[in-house]
Amino acid sequence: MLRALLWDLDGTLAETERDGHLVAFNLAFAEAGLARRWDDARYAELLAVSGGFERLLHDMPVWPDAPKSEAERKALARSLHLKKNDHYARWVAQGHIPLRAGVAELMRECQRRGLRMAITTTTSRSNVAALMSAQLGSHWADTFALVLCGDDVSAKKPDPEVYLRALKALGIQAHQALAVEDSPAGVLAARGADIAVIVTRSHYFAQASVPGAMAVGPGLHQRRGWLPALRGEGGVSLDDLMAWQSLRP
Ligand code: XBP
Ligand code: MG
Repeated sequence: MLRALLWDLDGTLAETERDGHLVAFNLAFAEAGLARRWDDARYAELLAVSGGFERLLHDMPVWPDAPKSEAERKALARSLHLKKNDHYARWVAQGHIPLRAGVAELMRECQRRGLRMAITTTTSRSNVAALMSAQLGSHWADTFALVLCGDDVSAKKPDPEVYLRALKALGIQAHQALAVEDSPAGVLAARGADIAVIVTRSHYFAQASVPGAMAVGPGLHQRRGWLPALRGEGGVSLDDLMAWQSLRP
């Protein structure tokens, strides 16, 4: 029986990467006087690295103006990451990045039917608060039984830590949860915790291979395009999620 729905954030609750994080990273580079700029294609590659800080550090060896020592690189990555998150928070706080279609409707159905929800994301806590307060209002945290972020784990997705911590904090077992994700790393993390997962395709992972997902579809707002197929009209419902979750091996 399903006892909790675990939401990924970036790409799943909202399309935050291209119009949010990527723009903010480039603003942070400019603000720091660095020549580096990431375009859409490079950012798509870099998303294989979870975590903005880790992504910066991973890319630095190819920057001509990056410091040489590991300690200086970490310090630069930390300062760029803070700058990036400031730009990102300012942008999303103005409401520029909405929740993906169908997300709010499914959240309301979960609330109506008493299903607990959690956010299980790799992004920083400040980014979660900025987006969710803009989209759900100042009491946004009441919607969720639990919010776990990149700040709360020692290893980010695809490591299952965030999901294992969520199960523990919610006091449930893996077969009682369902995760909603958009990325291969997210699917690996959920599966690594033995949690059933469905995938709503996002901009950067539209074609990515996501083995192990119970269902894959274009978004929660439509029944067309899902595999396994859904009949009828309207959005994906909690009954659909329960049916998919019960297919779990
Ligand atoms: C996606 C990520 C994050 C964001 C940037 O997380 O990998 O790193 O790209 O956020 P998820 P930070 O899909 O699990 O929500 O810069 O705060 O890491
Ligand atoms: Mg994601």
